[in-house]
Amino acid sequence: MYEKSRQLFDIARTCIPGGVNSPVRACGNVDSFPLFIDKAKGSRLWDVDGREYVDFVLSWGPMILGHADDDVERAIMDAVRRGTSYGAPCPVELALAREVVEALPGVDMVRMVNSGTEAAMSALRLARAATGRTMLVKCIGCYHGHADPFLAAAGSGVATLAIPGTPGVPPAVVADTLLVPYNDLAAAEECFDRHGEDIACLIVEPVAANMGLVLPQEGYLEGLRRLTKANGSLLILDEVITGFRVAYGGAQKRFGIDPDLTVLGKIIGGGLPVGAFGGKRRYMEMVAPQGNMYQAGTLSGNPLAMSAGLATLQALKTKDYDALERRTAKFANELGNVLARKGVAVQTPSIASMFGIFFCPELVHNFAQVGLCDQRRFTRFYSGMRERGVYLAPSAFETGMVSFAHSDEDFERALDAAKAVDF
Ligand code: KE4
Repeated sequence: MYEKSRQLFDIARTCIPGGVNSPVRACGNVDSFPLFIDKAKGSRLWDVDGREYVDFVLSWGPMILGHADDDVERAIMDAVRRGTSYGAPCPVELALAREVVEALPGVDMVRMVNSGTEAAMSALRLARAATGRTMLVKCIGCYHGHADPFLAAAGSGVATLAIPGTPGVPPAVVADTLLVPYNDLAAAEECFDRHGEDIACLIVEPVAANMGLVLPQEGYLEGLRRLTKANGSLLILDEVITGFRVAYGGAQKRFGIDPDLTVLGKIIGGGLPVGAFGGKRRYMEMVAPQGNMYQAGTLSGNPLAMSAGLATLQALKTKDYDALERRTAKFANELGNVLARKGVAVQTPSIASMFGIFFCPELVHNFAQVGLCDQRRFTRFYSGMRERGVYLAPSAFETGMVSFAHSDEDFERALDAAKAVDF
């Protein structure tokens, strides 16, 4: 089993660090190795050994329509015949920008970039330019990409690999990064009491999805909004995952939070490399060349990625998000029941088309509590599910994703696999 993947991985490790182009894919933390994927369509993946899987990773979020969606594919093919990048404005980047601005209540203007990391680092620079302050507040376990200032107590791959500290990042850089537990408003208040006048911004995942799936507790996001406003700091919502997933208008629409800046990625690229940062006009007008806060990118707004993103959003406008939320919740609850019937302490929270799997007796609300979950059990569960054709994120610090292409048969296959797995 997995022979070709093993062979390719052995070769990959000779010329790519860890054999992968992004650490969390390596599967080392779940005592395994990555599958090399041959193709994908809808809710399914096929590895290079010809084995088929129900995919609950969806490229870590972008593929909310399902893989190789016909409309998105057509848009890409039409675009590619007209050239892939001009280094000049083109109509489709304007069309995508207008779609984003229309969808997100907190976004008056938006700048396209090429990844969520680039978007978050640019939003931070803008917050610092707008306030003249340097300090950043982030939540322990939240992940905002790999730019230096965010690599303090980060989630996702940093947590997965238990990377101590932030090798290669000068202490002076993270000295301006203040850390507070997620869902702990008192800790945030104390942080602002001590540093408020020096804090440029607080950045937060409105739904934490890089420490497993941790939902915001009642009043938490509203409290952060009040706190940042009271201190003249900007609130940045990192909607790289939640944008166009927890609602078409993102978490800011779903929870009624009015951020100063918003960070986007994943879904708005439809599977091609796109990130974006946007927000209130008074701040975005500071971005070069309109203002003098410099930010740039050779491939930003390229017609191919913009076409994939626009086709994705146009398709999403026609989709029933409530129905997908109900289907995801039903699946998550049934998965939890199947596992609990095995006498296992497990929590399977969900929101919109996202679900979490925590092997612990109580629902978790922050990163410290996630650390108390049974990671060894997760490792055995992950491998058993993969052997039975169910492709989960290879980390307890990630989140399960469901697409509009997932069928009842997909959910049944996953539940049958969970019933059969010994872990
Ligand atoms: P990218 O630079 O990977 O496009 O986006 C960084 C980022 C920013 N903000 C949030 C909330 C994110 O979740 C991410 C990236 N997500 C991870 C997985 N949860 C990407 C997977 C990977 O690193 O390979």
